[in-house]
Amino acid sequence: MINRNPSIANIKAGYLFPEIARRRREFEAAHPNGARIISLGVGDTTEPILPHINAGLVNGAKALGKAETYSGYQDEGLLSLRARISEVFYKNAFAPDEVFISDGAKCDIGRLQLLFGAGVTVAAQDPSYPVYVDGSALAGAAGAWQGGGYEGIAYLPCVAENDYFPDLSRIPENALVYFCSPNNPTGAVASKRRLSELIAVARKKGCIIIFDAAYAEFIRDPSLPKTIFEIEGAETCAIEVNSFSKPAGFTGVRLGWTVVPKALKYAGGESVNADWARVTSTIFNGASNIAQAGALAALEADGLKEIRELTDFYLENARLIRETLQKLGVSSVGGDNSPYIWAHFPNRDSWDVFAEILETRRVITTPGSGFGPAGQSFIRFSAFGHRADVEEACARLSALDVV
Ligand code: PL4
Repeated sequence: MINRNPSIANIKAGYLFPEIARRRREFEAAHPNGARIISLGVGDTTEPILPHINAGLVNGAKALGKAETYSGYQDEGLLSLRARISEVFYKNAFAPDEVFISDGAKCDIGRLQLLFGAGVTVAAQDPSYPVYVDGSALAGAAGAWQGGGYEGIAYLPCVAENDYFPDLSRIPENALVYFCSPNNPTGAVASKRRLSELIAVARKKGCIIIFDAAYAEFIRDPSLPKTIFEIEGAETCAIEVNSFSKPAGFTGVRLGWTVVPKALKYAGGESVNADWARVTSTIFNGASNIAQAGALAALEADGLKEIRELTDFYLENARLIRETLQKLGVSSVGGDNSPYIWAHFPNRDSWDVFAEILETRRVITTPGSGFGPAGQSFIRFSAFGHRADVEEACARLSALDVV
């Protein structure tokens, strides 16, 4: 028989979010008559897609039903959408063929590693979205799971002591660096000065940064950068992934984009952009045309207003959660320019706190240790939820016995 890909044996036994779902099911089965469980766990949108954007999706579907507007494969995406993304988010700094439409940020985070192969050294913020390190392990770019983290990955701790921004001297030479701002899970947003330092280090050490800006539309402080390309020189050392999932409610619609600047070159001078076009055209057949019609509507003036309205809604949820934690005396960060609140339970195991909140408050959260070793003793609260549920969860959490 054919052998199993050895990289699969390397990855952590269970992916974080299905593991949380499994523990929830187990708890529900053991407590069938208890109060309803409320989730502040997975970062999944809950509110309906707003009317202008929704009409874009509906019109996209209708267009497929008429001979004169029918469309088939769009490969790297509708040119009009690629151009509009460049205009709205990057002040037209990129040509449409530097913007690649995807079926979501996560999917491209996984595919991008094909550009660098199994031999690349990976560095990632710790804690971070688990896909960066699990995906690296799958791609063969990490060794075995060691309990707290993967062998061979340079973890860059982001903790209270460094204001959730890593010590850049820990970045290895010629590394692929995953960086997320606003950060999942800490909610921290890197300032322009700090991102400038990151770019300077990446250029000096020959690194490429994969910058995940999936939560950029939650930034309210105008001094904070919404894209790595606000930083001079980033186009020579960074790729940016982004998504309509959270700002437009497209987690189930599936649409994102990746910017691969033409100025970005490998050590040998080859074009990363040309390779990405080759990779995506080979193993990806483009995002849904209906989703792209929705995205075009989202980027019209009325759609952008709806994005603001929807992100404001979730930020108000975040404020309620932050306020509750503050009254409880639990120290937390995030939630002001991001939909995640990162709460500290000193000297406690994250999974124990998760279980305690589930058992005593019937609220699902996400254990911080699931995001990396530096997440131990933290709990992530997600602000994605119906308002009534978030209010109810806050009322329940107010009676939490914090030890
Ligand atoms: C659960 C930093 C959530 N099943 O929807 P996409 O693919 O455009 O974007 C996914 C994504 C990309 N980048 C960051 C993210 O935080 C996310 C989504 N993360 C979370 O709770 O951390 C949803 C997780 C989903 C998943 O595995 O992505």
